Amino acid sequence: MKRLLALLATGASVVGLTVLAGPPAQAATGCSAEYTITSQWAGGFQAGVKVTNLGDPVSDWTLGFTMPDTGQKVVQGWNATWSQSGSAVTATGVDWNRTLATGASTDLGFVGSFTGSNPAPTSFSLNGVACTGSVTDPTDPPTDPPATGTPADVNGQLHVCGVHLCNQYDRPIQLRGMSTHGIQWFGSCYGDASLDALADDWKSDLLRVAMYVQEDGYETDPDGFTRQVNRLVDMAEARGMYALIDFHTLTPGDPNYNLDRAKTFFSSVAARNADKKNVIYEIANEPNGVSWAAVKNYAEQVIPVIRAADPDAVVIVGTRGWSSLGVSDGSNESEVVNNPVNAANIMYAFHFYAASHKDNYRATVSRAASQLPLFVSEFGTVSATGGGAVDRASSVAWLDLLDQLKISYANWTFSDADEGSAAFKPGTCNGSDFSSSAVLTESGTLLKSRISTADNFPTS
Ligand code: IDC
Repeated sequence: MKRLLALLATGASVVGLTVLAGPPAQAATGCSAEYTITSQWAGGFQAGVKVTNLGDPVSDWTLGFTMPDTGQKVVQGWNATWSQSGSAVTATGVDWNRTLATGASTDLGFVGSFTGSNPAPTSFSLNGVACTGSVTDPTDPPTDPPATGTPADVNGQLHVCGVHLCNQYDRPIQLRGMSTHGIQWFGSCYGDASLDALADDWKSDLLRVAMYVQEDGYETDPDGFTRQVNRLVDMAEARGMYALIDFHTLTPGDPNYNLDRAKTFFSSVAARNADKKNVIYEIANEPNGVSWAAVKNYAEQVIPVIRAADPDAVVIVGTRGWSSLGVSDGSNESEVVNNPVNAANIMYAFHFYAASHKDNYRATVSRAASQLPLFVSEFGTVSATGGGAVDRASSVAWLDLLDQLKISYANWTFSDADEGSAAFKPGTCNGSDFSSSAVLTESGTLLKSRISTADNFPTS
């Protein structure tokens, strides 16, 4: 600890460092605040603050702290209402975390900018009381008792609450999982053994079912592909995973080209799966070469078809520029913020490929996340071609950001395609081993290590 504090004092950039505010090992007095820089880049950084109430229960709280360097600014925060005046920063609890029992914690975070050095903030206080308490172990589990049961059992029917995906207890959750490759090509990757591995070894919360419409997909055999999707929904359900039904439009990029097919497909799968709690609908994978107005028009025709059959399911709407919120077409999230889809209980898709889409895309997500419910229904660790090398640094920066913002994600792909984005080595799906480390690619190894960590879904 001494060495770390010395580094801080010199203003060195330290990433992944956790500092306990206040003298360590003091008697608990009122609160503790644990500050962690989770990633840092030129002029910017992302930080988390874990606040633990060590005093009497509070039903409303404001956290205060001081930025030591004049250039340090909070740009965008989450899980609290943030403001800054000079060097003084405040974060006030929001609906779902404003009550903190004795011993309870809440995790806040923000993206910040800095000009000189980026030392850890000082003088943390909770409702004006200095946070001089120390938590005994910064890796203490959250105060909710660990939930038992599968992700779908614990969380039940999902809904959108504010900008978050919420569970049956009306608490924000993040689902972490994998996307199939095109089911017209990789059917052998989705049998009992591979899905057991996904649920049991990967502890995946989610299986995205990528049903291409073109490229020998749905349009060639609507009934057959509908049956395949329903079979995978059932297999996910049997293993306690959510199933994301992806109408994988890609080429042509205007989803209206497939409007009639979408209505036929979704009226069928929504009626068939209406009573299930594990189904989420994604109505257009990646609109491209088309305006947001055209995508919105498509969404406003398809969503009522789903609602008529399955009124309570969450629906994900693709966005312009290959679901980049318009960024890949030179636009940004404001086109959606200013002209949202006229429907409730929906989220917007954001897709990225870590080797191609970096800081400006991350900045967009950081900004947009406080205004729009976002779901990363597809992303890759490699380039946007689906191939090339894993960009580990960018992938980790993305995953840290999504974790902090509680944005759900599905990784492309749970398959043995001969391309860098695939999780399994070529040939794996012809065999029966989906569990050993020998069958994983670099991308698969990274994703398995991220997805299989404990979820800690809130249960009250
Ligand atoms: C890619 C597959 C590749 C296939 C190609 C065309 O990895 O094997 O030949 O599609 O069907 C997306 C798309 C997704 C792409 C992926 C990688 O949603 O279908 O898969 N990608 O290019 N958007 C950005 C990247």
